[in-house]
Amino acid sequence: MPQATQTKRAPVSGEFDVAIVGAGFGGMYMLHRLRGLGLSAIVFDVASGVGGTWYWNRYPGARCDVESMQYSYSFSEELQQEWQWTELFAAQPEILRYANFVADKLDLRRDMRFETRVTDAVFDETAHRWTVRTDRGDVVSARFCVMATGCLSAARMPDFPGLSSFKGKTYHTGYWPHEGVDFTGKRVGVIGTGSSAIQAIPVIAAQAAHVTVFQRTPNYSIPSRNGPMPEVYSQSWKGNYPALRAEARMARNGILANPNDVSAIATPEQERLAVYEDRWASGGTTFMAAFNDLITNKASNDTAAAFVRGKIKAIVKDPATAELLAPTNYPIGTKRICVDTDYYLTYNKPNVSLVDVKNTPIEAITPDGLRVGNEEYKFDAIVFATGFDAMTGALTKMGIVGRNGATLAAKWEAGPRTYLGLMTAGFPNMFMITGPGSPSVLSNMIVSIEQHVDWISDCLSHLSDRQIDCIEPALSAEDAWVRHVNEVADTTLYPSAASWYMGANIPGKPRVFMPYIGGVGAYRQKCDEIAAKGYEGFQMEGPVNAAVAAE
Ligand code: NA7
Repeated sequence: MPQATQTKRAPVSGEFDVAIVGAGFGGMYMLHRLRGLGLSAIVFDVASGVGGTWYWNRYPGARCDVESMQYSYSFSEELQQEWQWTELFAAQPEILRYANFVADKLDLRRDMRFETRVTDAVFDETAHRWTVRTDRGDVVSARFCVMATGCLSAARMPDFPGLSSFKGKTYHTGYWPHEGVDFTGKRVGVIGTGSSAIQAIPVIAAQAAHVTVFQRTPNYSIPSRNGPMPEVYSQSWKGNYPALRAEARMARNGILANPNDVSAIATPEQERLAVYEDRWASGGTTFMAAFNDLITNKASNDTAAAFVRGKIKAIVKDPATAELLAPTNYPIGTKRICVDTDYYLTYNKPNVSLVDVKNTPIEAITPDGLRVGNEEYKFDAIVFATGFDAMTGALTKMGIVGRNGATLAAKWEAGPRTYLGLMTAGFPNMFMITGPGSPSVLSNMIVSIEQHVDWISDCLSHLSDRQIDCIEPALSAEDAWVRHVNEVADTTLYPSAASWYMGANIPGKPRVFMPYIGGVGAYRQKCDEIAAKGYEGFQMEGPVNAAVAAE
């Protein structure tokens, strides 16, 4: 868990229009929009600065898998013209610098309180207000709460026996030390082979004496083809941002991926392979846009999966290692596809080895390393690249209490239930940014964040214009949305993989496909239609004070 520095400050108290939890890209833009509406707001964050995900995930090689030119705010022409990205895919330090640049430009920090964890948020049904408390003694009353808590912010440390007995250093990729880690000459164990591990392993292997990777499930990874940002490419975006951003907002994943609207299986083999070769050569997650049925048709998906397996086997020299690295038991793309720089090549290095822990799991951490079956591996450091309690973890861990004293954790015990991923019945005036039931992690997060923040801002204006002080989804609308989210997911291959999208990485977490896979553009239209119909499916109540005054 993160250790806060606890800079001294007086506790915050009093009334605000809105309390925002989280100072990542969601919380930052929300604060900016609220100021524009003339509303008072306070932001709390555990970190000591802005940036959210990009504040915490400082592991070596951490990098965005969305192109830099597409991974930035679009709401301000000044911001998007002024900022210069140096690489095609920006690394964590640069994205964090960008977040700080935006915070400076918009003077956001004066309404933010850092090194502060919100411990609970309780709704007062009489006053229609939230009371938000923190671990620094802050107690604020807010008409609305916006949970900008991030989808991958609750890091998950598996409960291995003996964890505290290890004599060396342990690290989680999601809570990396700010001062960095020097692995020179060290024997390092890495647990996990998700996106974080796939980015970190080549960089750690370049330093360490030896790296042993413990793999439970291999991932499909596509080369990023990252490099310095060509000025002409940057200019091609900057000169055409309004049109390109508009296109991205309506694109399936909020990314311009040059989708090929043709079925893979209906394409003759030689032609199909040429398309995959092209996508592999250009790199990145847009590999999945090579054909239009890769996530819906198993036979089509098999062709893409076989192509990537072929690439892995061509790159990795040791056949046994290559075999282990080639995924076979889930469709490509149904666990988040990874993007790498030299990941598979790294296994050709003499100081890197791979251990399969699928059938013989890691049994225990020992004082000197860890044990798998009868074998003990000795390490100076262990890196846990073991992921997150995704999408719901940050919310259910907070003490959120809605109507009738019901907790959010209890309501979501069998899986998250929301209307549009924006609100949940029984928790009035509480909005979520990129919550479960919205495209969220299946999209370019900044596109989805902006859409949610804009929608919430418009909703608050609507309420204020009509002097309404309480909004909440009708249970029937929420039930219908949850059904729709599931129906759409079931038209795809996604539910067939044991992924974190399904909650499958957390023991005991219900298996529910959490994000909305209907597409960013279609989802935006739906949200806009609902707003245009006077917030169809939402229930609203007039001001408490007016009711009291009328008595
Ligand atoms: P992920 O993608 O959830 O990866 C976590 C990895 O850790 C994954 O390979 C897991 O295997 C592995 N894991 C978890 N627990 C264990 C145990 N007990 N033993 C062995 N291996 C384990 O997290 P990341 O941080 O890499 O990426 C998260 C997202 O961040 C990513 O998708 C991008 O959107 C950015 P499993 O697959 O569960 O078998």
